[in-house]
Amino acid sequence: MKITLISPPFGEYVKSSTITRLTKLDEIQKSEGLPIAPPVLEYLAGLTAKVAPEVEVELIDVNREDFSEKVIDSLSSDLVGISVLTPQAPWAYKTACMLREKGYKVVLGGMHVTVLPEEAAPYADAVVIGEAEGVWAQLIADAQSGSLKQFYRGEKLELTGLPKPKKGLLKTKYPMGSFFTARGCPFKCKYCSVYRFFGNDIRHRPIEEVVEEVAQSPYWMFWNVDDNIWGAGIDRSIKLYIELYRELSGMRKWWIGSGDLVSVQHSRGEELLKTAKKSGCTLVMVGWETENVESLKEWNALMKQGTKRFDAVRKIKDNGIDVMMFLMLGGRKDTPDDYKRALDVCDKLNVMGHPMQLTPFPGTDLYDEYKPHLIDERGWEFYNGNRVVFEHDDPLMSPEKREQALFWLRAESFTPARVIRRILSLKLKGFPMTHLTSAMIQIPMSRAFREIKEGNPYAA
Ligand code: B12
Repeated sequence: MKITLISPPFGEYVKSSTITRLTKLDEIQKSEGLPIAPPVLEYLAGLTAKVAPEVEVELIDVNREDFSEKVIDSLSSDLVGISVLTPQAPWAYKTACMLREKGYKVVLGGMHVTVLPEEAAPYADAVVIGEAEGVWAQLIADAQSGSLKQFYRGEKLELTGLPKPKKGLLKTKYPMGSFFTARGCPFKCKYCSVYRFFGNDIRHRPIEEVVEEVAQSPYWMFWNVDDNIWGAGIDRSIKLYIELYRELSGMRKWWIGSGDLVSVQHSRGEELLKTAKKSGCTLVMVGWETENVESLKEWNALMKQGTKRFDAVRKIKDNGIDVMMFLMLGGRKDTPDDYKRALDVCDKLNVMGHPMQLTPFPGTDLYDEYKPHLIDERGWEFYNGNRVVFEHDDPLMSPEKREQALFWLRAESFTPARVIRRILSLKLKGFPMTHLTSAMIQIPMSRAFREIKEGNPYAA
């Protein structure tokens, strides 16, 4: 038996837009693809090797590889699996139809179809709801015997003895590897899909299994794709970092990931940062979200920030770790001033800002709240963090203006002068890897965003 697993493209098919600069960004995102191999592909290949070692697996990252009709015709697979995030859903459904017309069996899985299995079902032979570990063996057996069921419900199992991602199956090279150490999140930020999908309780992978996986991986730079690199508990995180350091110190391996700010304000915060740095952490992406306190309250996002978030960012930098602040803009309580305020706060802290449109993903509390205001003609492909998908009561905050303001902010955040200033502000403690990571991220972003540079619609 042969299974083909597919990660759909980003930034495809936004064709209805009259605003060409947005299509331009989509093109840039698509052509650059990802710095990491889509983690789910190599992971599901590893899971297949564990539960059905006789099955041949092929992986296709459509951001990087040709997936024309000619390729589809030559697949010769008994089952094609597609992983679906919300903005990828239209491509996934369209492709699933095409594959089934050609006689392939198709299974859809991932965050989007877990939330909307009934929407996905007509396009597939089977839909996996939730995590794959508990159902993948049965699904493969059913596919082999020609008795696939419409839905498979994956339980939230313990994360012990998970398979290692299978390397060597993707056709292109990626600069970074990835690993995850836990699932679940204790916070309930309204816009986030994670606590609904993986649960509020955190499940940890055994530390020794994580360390062994990273040690054996051929990569020297990794993305820790945990939702929160230290949100799974301070004591456990410190222990993990110490073990990573012990095992990897001779191997020269480094990593980046997303983390909250409240953990850094814990009484062991300084120790947390020191051990994280020692274990190879060079950059933390933090969800600063906004300077607008009303919005932070609306989104229930205050808890993960703690009371001293400015100090927390400075503390991370003082420990030789760089910071990128994720910013969410354009919410219904946001104002035109918030765009400039977002830039100012990044300048004040001398950190990168990565602004996104606030997006109410299906299955989140924010989706229920914003539902009456959604723009009907904007399908799931618009839910990619670049586009506006809901109306705002303030006429100054029209979809066009909010999109323009976001693109102004992206380009302005990465002017060459800012990039240089930020790299020079990094502490010597982090030299050279923190500086190198920062340059590797900032220079391509600066180049890409310059191409879509816009005027600020809210300039005085
Ligand atoms: C790494 C990551 C990325 C990477 C790589 C994504 C990729 N497709 O490979 C990058 C940076 C590119 C990325 C981009 C985006 N991401 Co992202 N990302 C993540 C992150 C941090 C980890 C995902 C991961 O790889 N986990 C490890 C793998 C092994 O697990 P997994 O993917 O969850 O897969 C398991 C199950 O879901 C299931 N499964 C998944 N697919 C399939 C397929 C089949 C066939 C089967 C059987 C099972 C199955 O089985 C797996 C094992 O149990 C998650 C947060 C999180 N904690 O999940 C957000 C997350 C997935 N991203 C999210 C979002 C929103 C985005 C963006 C839209 C950006 C944005 N606006 O914020 C873009 C998409 C860009 C675009 N234009 O399409 C949301 C998804 C919301 C949604 N409803 O889709 C998440 C959950 C973040 C969040 N807090 O809300 N992302």
